[in-house]
Amino acid sequence: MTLPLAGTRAVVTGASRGIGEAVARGLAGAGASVALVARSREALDRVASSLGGLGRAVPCDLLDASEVDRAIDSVVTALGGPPRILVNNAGVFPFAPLHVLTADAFAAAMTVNVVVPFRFVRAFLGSMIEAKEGHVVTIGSVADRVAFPENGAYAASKFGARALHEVLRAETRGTGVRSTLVSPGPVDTAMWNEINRGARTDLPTRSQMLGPQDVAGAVLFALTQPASVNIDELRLSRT
Ligand code: NJP
Repeated sequence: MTLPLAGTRAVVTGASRGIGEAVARGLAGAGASVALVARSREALDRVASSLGGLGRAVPCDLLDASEVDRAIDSVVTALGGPPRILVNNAGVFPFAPLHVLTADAFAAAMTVNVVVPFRFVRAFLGSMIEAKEGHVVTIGSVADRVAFPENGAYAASKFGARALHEVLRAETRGTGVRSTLVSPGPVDTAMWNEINRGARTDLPTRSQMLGPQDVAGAVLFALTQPASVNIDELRLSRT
């Protein structure tokens, strides 16, 4: 039986752990070759080497613009051509009230969560349009539509990432290139490790969260639809 994404070149940012790792595993399981982008070289090598020869580690600090440029070139080299699937997943979640949040943390969230996705889209969209095929998946959030306290940087960046997805969808309609926003509620990943819950009693416990594989399942669902079907947006929350 032919796997649904056999022979397809894919890149996943933030693939060293969590949702990105689960998406990379799903892509390789569907037959795609996958370039894995994140900072932690060791974790990337571990994930890449477990993908049955389909994984390629591309270490990069996405906060460094020159490293991003180099990583974009390395992705093409590692895959043997430009990716036809781009999963913009890397993200940071600075959690603080506005009067405590630092300007540096705000700027870093805007860079990783919205500027870097734009840079990857900009790098690879042209060749997708030329080939009349390709799929850009944006990992959004419940916070790309809903404002929560202590989410100033996160919401600003995720609302922006959703806007970027919507413009991408508008610009590529009819070209053969597809785009999907996958927006989960809380997911049990390392993203919550540093969160100071303080007096907040409204935050979910780990057992009340989705798992990374749940989000990966939604991404794979969108990616494996017939070429004539675009899943514009999927919103996931715990049952
Ligand atoms: O987070 P985590 P998730 N340069 O922290 C990478 C969204 N989401 O899997 O560099 C390069 O386990 C980091 O790699 P490393 C969320 O907004 C989540 O939960 O090695 N890479 C790691 O691979 C995000 O868009 C929840 O540290 C950088 C990855 O990003 C996506 O899901 C809820 C980097 C982060 O892995 C994946 O998050 C929701 C940099 N400078 C949306 N900085 C949730 N977990 O509750 C970070 O609604 N990375």
